[in-house]
Amino acid sequence: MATSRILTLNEVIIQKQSAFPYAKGELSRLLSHIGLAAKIVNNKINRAGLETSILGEADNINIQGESQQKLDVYADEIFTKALQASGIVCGIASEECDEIIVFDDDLSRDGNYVICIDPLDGSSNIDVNVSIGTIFSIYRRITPHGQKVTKADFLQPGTKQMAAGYIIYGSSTMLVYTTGLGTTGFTYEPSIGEFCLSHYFMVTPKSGKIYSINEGNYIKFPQGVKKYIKYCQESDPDTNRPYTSRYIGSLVADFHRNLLKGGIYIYPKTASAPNGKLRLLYECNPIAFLAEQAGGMATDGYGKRILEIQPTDIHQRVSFFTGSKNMVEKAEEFMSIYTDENN
Ligand code: P6P
Repeated sequence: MATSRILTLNEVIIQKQSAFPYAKGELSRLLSHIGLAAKIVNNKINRAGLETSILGEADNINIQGESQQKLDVYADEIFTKALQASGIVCGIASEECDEIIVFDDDLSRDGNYVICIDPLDGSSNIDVNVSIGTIFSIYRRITPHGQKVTKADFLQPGTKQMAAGYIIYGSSTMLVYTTGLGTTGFTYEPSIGEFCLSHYFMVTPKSGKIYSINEGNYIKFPQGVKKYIKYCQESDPDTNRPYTSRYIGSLVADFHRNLLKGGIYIYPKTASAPNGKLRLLYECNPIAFLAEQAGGMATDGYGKRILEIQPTDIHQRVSFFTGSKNMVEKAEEFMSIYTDENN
């Protein structure tokens, strides 16, 4: 029986890197360091139930006003150290840090890349064993070498991303990334300690049966969202409705499921979150890049392509509609018809 050889993350990156501008092995090294950090964090998450000292809240509130979990802080430290050790990253914008982190050591000062990262997204799920994730976005620096990077290096629109990806720490741990040549998935094989190619070219269905939104916020939603939810719940065999509601409060897990099966994830503006909840730089832009590379779509619900939003702050929030193209377009249709002004 023919056996297909296992291809590791490094092998696939090297195979593909010839198509990646500025390659010269830089992307390989960068993604390899991200993969190493992911293995270390994965091990800690998997043992969290045994090492209860790593569970629970750190005694700190982050800039988001959210209580940091101990694993949040741990993941942030691991990824920061791994990226600094790569020698090609000169700065980081992290969900866990108020300001950008500038690497000013000899190894990293002249690195060509900056990273926006959510080291551990969905942390409210950590202690209840629900899938969580790391989300990252890679940009080329714009500040000339010899000068320290500034916020301007991070406030680039999503269309300028060189690469983006996530790690989902779930029933199996996967790393999914894109460099603009399609969305590719790797599954972690603990017995050999490698991320192995499992989804060479991920394509999300144009339509699906899943809608993902926190309906507990229903009364605060814009009219267009309320009308779209009711549309999803109506019965219509021609359009495969009623849809199924699936929402576990972990963006990477909800997005990953919908990417594979078809579906839409919505986190809209609400009365209490007038700019939405999700952060543009290290949640929406990388997920939007992956969605589009898989044939999906990502907008703010008001006709604006996420990747074309010009960031103004590293922790800026936006409303977020992403997933199967036909479903995002239908939701956008409701948002354009039922504006809050005329309903
Ligand atoms: P809510 C986690 O904090 C997160 O940023 C996403 O991972 C998740 O989809 C969303 O917030 C959950 O927010 O308000 O529904 O609990």
